[in-house]
Amino acid sequence: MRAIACALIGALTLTTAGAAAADDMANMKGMSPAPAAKQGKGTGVIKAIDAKVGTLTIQHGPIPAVAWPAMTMTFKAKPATLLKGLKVGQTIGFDTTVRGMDADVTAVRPK
Ligand SMILES: [Cu+2]
Repeated sequence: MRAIACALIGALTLTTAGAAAADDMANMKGMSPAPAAKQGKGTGVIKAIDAKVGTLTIQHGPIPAVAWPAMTMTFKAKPATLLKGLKVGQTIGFDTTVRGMDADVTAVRPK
């Protein structure tokens, strides 16, 4: 009898600990802030344009405001109409909004 009681208590303890851990995870999720949006201005050369998905790939110089070194990367055009009239090989100035791993181009200034 005594062994069974111990097993039951053990099971209850485990269940409670499990529930507490789940609560902690929920709290952590609730508390972790969404990645803050950062804004910067860059200059670069358009390497690719995908009008279907609304993206453009830019080989850009450093953008200190978002702590980026020079690189070539793909941005979402917001709005996608920004892509109108742009050409691969064109040098542009652009505004970008970065949120975590997402980067949007919000303005384009052909040079
Ligand atoms: Cu970049």
